[in-house]
Amino acid sequence: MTRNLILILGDQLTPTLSALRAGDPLHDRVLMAELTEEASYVRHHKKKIAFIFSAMRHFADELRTLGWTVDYVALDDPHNTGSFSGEVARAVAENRPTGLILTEPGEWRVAEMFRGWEQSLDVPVTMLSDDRFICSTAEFSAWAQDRKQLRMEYFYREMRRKTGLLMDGDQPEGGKWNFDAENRKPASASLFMPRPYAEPHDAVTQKVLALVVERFDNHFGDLEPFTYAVTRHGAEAALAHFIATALPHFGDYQDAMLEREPFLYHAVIAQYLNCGLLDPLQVCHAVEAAFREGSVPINAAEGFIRQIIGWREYIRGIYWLKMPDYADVNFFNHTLPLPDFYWTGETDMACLRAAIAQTKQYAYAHHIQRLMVTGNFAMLAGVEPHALHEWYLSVYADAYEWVELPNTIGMSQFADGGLLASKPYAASGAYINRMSNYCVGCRYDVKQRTGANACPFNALYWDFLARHRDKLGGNPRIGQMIRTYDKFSDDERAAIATSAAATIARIS
Ligand code: FAD
Ligand code: DLZ
Ligand code: SF4
Repeated sequence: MTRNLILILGDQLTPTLSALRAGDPLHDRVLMAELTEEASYVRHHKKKIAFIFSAMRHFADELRTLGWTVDYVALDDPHNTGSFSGEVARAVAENRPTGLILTEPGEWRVAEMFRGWEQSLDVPVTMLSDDRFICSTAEFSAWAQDRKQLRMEYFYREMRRKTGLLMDGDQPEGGKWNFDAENRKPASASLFMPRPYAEPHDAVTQKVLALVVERFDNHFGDLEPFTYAVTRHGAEAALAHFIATALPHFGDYQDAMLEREPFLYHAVIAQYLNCGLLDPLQVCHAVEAAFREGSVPINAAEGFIRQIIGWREYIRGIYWLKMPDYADVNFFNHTLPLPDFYWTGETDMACLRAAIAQTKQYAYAHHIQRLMVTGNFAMLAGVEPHALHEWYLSVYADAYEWVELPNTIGMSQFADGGLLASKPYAASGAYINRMSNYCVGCRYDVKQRTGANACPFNALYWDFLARHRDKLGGNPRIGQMIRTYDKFSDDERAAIATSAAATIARIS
């Protein structure tokens, strides 16, 4: 008889997961299932589905070698009901376990499903916390309590003290908590750009790719070339490759964007971290070791570690603190439907075309492309935040709601009115021109503010400030820009409104 049934989700591919630690391979059995509902509740990128399914199949094999009995339900199993609730109900009926062990999921929607099972299945449920994160949800709530503003920088310092990463006694290594002043240089196309780690397909991946062609051909994105690692071993090789080839320049060029260089000096490991193939602390210790050996400068090591123990943990804390209402906030009352070109890439704006084309090709865009190109444009144009959230959740291989939603709704759209960011990340074409080479090949002129040939970001930017002056005028940094707008002539302000309206009409 099965003692406990342990459900493992597609983003819980960690042998030391709390649910597995609580079980016993001799008496308990593991359930994993490829599910139509999970692959289709938003229409995930084909590469993302292939990555998750192949990583799940490899992880099931890894568990079997560790002695576990794993019931693995493939997508094309004729008995597969297609949902977590259906598959758990089927397994409970078949195995009659005395208990169900779960590690809390990364998404509110799935947590709601979990909550109903004890009653509907009449089986005791043990729900364990997901301790793959450095800061528990309870610890984050305690930190957030009574703070008027939840600023990442202060949270990050707590995480540095807690982990001891880059600490010199109780002081930050190098005398500063944050070395960003030395980062954020524009990149030149003549720099040598390393390529992310790439793996050939094995037979398991080959089968999954065929399944994705058969079942998800109408989803967004290119399936091939598929070069992601799909095992822990492969993900660790990808991390080592990043540390050796790209990390030394990570800080310098973190915000740069270049046509035909989708990865620059980024790690391209979020998809491994988020499904459990890499452990965040293990990643940070490896980066710190490279710094201590002298192969990586402090601005790169600190900048990188901040992304993981700072931003990643902070974003997760915000998600669980503010859900479920957070998914529907809309501070600016934006209602424009998501423009079609977000799915097709067919636009004459070179920056958006490049960011969307590489998203389609690789299921990847780096942070500044997400924030300052696709996100910035959507906010300036007035796109409905929830529609944009569903786009980001679908198109990136690393996208899970707990991390994608606050980044989109809070950071990129300011739809929470400033809980997460101190000001909207709104920028005209000048920012994109400074940080990229996109404008050189664009049919628009980044220096013109209005008219048929002017960069559309420019009029949209000033029009956005004018439209939302009541909500933004009190913000010291944005208020200053609104005062600049007020100094424009009446004709100039009318031309801005006309140009912005023309862009919105064109993309609607
Ligand atoms: P690098 O640039 O090399 O950074 C290293 C690591 O730091 C990343 O792998 C990631 O784990 C972490 N990190 C960096 N920034 C953030 C951040 N803001 N939030 C959380 N972790 C961070 N990240 C996701 O993991 N999943 C998402 O669904 C996601 N959606 C986003 C949506 C928008 C609108 C924006 C602006 C950002 C989003 N991010 C998301 C954050 C960030 O863009 C990605 O983590 C990063 O681009 C992944 O690529 P990388 O591994 O090369 O990261
Ligand atoms: C994202 C995803 C996809 C595409 N498919 C599956 C699946 O078939 N089976 C599964 O267990 N998990 C999948 N996932 C991940 C889940 O959606 C994920 O566990 C939730 O988003 C909670 O974070
Ligand atoms: Fe983008 Fe404007 Fe530059 Fe064209 S000119 S690439 S639209 S920022």
